[in-house]
Amino acid sequence: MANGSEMVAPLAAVSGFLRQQHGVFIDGEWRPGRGAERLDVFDPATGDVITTVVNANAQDVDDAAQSAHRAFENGAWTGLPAAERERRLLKFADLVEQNAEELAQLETLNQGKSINISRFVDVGGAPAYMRYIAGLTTKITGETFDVSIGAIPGARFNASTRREPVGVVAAIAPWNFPLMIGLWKIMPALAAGCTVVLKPSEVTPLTSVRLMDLAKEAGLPAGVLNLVTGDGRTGKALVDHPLVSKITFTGSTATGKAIARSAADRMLRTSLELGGKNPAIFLADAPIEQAVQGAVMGGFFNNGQVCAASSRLFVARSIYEPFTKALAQAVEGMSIGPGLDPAAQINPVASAGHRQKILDHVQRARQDGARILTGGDSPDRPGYYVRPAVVVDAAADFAISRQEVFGPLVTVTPFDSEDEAVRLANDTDMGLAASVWTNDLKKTMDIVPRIKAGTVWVNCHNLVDPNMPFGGFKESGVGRDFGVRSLEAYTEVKSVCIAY
Ligand code: TXE
Repeated sequence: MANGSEMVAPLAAVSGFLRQQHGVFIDGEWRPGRGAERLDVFDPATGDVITTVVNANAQDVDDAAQSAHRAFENGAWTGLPAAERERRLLKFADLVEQNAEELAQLETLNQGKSINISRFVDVGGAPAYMRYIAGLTTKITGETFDVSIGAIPGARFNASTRREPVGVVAAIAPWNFPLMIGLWKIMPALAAGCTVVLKPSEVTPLTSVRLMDLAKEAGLPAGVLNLVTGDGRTGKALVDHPLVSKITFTGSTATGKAIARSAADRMLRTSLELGGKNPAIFLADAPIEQAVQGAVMGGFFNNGQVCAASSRLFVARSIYEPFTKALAQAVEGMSIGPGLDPAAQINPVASAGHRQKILDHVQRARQDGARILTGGDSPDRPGYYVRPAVVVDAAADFAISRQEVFGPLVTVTPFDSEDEAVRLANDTDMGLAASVWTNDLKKTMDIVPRIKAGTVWVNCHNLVDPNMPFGGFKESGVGRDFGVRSLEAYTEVKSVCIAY
């Protein structure tokens, strides 16, 4: 344990939740799964099974999609005045806020992350995000147009557009920020008037399960929000279901591509937020202490399991040696412990399989000729821990430089000119995010437009806001979350032309 600090004791509500036999949430009710298969849910800090969930089969998925379709078609949700839908979504946000500690503890127990992150980011940030999106419910607008149609002599025309909800949305979420990213999917869909089937990651289903009761209490009518827990097969059955009109997915690029291929057959609308191999560029004037703090925050926050994590650091040659030395020292000094220990700075990664993937990356990097300055191994203790790693001498074509590791590991590479830094930064198939660290305004304004990424931070990294669009260039995905236009991805535009 880090520094002998006080571990957070789980609330009685959390222990009670873990003892329940959870089902699937369909038509506003909990039901047992149609099949007998259940999935173990683990505590990454110990490797112990803490509960089980349904591994939903194709029949469960069909039930959920039918339920969402019925609720869409019968107007249970779209038929309500927008102000009423907004009121219920705001109540949903209030309920998340009122149950924040329970949700935060569940997130940490299931995901492994620090309770500080669960409290202040995942759950703590959720109500503000939910209220922002809920507020957009009453601001959906179309446009009116002057048209020059001469086909009907004497006729005049009124032409306008309406934005209509796209239909049933399949929302597939990952395991790094389960509640938060789940909400990034379901909130804009609901605000736009869609109905939803949510499938959380099989690794981290628990906060999504808890969310269903809060949604019901908030007044979401039966069928408007459904939940199927399960693995990739459940996800695939959902993506392929004929009643689904739109898929919103966050996860790996490989699965995102598979989903895009299936979606193409039925021209399904997709929003895909995929991985990153994000660069951070430290120019020669970046103060070392601030730069190292930024690199630690960008690369090791949430144990590096962040799609926008700065996993490739490019450092001006003149500061490369002191920067790398200070970074290795800072990383080596990070305390390791369970997420329920508020003082632990590095916590277990989400699953045993993921820990192995990270360890394999380190081994391959070593074989390829990179040097591991610190970390990259597992401490001898139960749980899915990986010591945070700093890697140097990684050539641009090494797997460690090209593939998303998604763990507490960064590569550090020197550069001799800003042009070289930009070239190295862009030398990736991904394009989610990047950062530039300098106080030189002219260089900032020169570099930012040349970086091929959906977000470029300057002197900060990993910061998102409901009002700032977030999403990827290149293989990092399609579409943007956040911002006043975020509901557009959940609507169809209908032109209406009236002759009179
Ligand atoms: O992802 P998957 P995994 C990256 C990260 C990580 C890697 C693998 O590099 O190491 O992905 O993680 C569901 N049809 N990211 O295996 O498989 C699955 O059940 C429909 C980046 O967890 O993409 C889960 O709910 N759904 C990332 C979700 O897809 C399918 C966050 C994600 O799983 C499916 C997480 C299918 N055929 C991992 N197969 C980010 N962008 O933030 C699986 N799923």
